[in-house]
Amino acid sequence: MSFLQLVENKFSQAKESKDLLYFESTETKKESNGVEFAVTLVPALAQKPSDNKNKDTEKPNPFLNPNPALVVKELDEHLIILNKFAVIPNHLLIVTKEFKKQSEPPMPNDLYEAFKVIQELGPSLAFFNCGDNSGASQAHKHIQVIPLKRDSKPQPPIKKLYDEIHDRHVGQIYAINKLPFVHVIMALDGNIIRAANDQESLTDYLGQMFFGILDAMFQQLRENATPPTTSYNFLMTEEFMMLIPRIKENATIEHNGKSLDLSINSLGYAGYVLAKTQEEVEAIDAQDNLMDVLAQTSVAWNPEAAKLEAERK
Ligand code: B4P
Repeated sequence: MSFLQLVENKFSQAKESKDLLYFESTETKKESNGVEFAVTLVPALAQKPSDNKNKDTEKPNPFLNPNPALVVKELDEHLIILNKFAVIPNHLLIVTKEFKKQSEPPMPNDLYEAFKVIQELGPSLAFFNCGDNSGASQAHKHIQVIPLKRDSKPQPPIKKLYDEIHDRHVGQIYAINKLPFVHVIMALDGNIIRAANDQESLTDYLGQMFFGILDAMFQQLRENATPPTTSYNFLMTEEFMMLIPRIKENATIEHNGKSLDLSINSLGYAGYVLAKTQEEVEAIDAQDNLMDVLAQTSVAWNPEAAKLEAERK
C-alpha cells in the first residue's frame, strides 16, 4: 500500500470513528501584490474552545502517547499522526517521540522526515510555527504537512512570487521585493536531492540549507529589528524553503467600525488565511492589501538598512 493510501485509509477510519473532527469549509480568493490568497472560512472553529494559547497554563500534551487511531506511521524518532482538527483532509503532523520544544529549530532529522512525507504524499507543503509569536498552540515539537490540491496548480499561492525571482540559482538566498516584511527564501537543488539516495546525505543537505537560511534570517533581523525576535514561520516544499521572522501572533483588522483579531501562522505567509466567521471573511476582503496585514505580525524592512545596502553596492 502506498503512503498516500495509508494516510487516506487512516483519515477515513478516524473520521468515521470520530477520533478525528473534520470541519466543513468554504473558500474565497483575494489578490494582493500578485499573490492569490485563499481565504478559508471554517464556521465550526468559532465554536471550538480556543486552544488556550496561554503558554503558562498546564494542559495535556496531545503528542506524547497520541491516540492510536490518529497514528499513521511510527519512525525511529518520530510519529506521523493525523491532525485531530482537520480542515484539510489528510493533514499530517510529524511529532518527535520524545518531548522536544517547539521553540527550538527543526533539526536535520526532523527536516528529513518532513521532506520524505512531502515526497511520498505528492504535492504538499510542510510548515513549522516556531516560538511564542509564530501562531503555534502546542509546545511539543511538530512539523505539519498539508497536501495541496491535486488540480491544475498544486503549489502554495506564494510560489507565484518565488517563480518571478529573476535569474534564480539553487542554494542562493533571496528576498522578494513584493513582500513588505523581512523574509528569506531559497531554491532547493533537485539534482542533489535526487542524487542523495541514502538518508544521511539528504539529512545533511536539508540541515545545511535550513541552517543557512536561518543564519541569513538572523542577519536580516540584526539589520531590521530591535529587539530581535526568536519566533518565525518556516515553509518547505520539494522546491524551496522560506523563513519569516514574527513579532506577534495576531493582526488587527478594522471593518465597519470594529476591530477584529486574526491569528496568523505559517499558512498565512504561504497565502492561506483562516477565518472563523463570515464577518472576518468580509473584513479580510475589504482590506486594501493582505500583505500589509501580514506585515503587522512580522518585521518591517528598515529603510535605513536598505539605504546602506544600496550605497554599499
Ligand atoms: P500549532 O502549530 O501549534 O498551531 P496551528 O497550526 O496554528 O493550529 P491551532 O491549534 O493553533 O489552531 P488554529 O485555530 O490556528 O499546531 C498544532 C496542530 O496540532 C494543529 O494542526 C492542531 O489542529 C493539531 N492538534 C491539536 N490537538 C491535537 C490532537 N489531540 N491530536 C492531533 N492533532 C492535534 O487552526 C485550527 C485548524 O485549522 C487547525 O487544524 C489548523 O491546522 C487549520 N488551519 C489553520 N489555518 C488554516 C488555513 N489557512 N486553511 C485551512 N486550515 C487552516
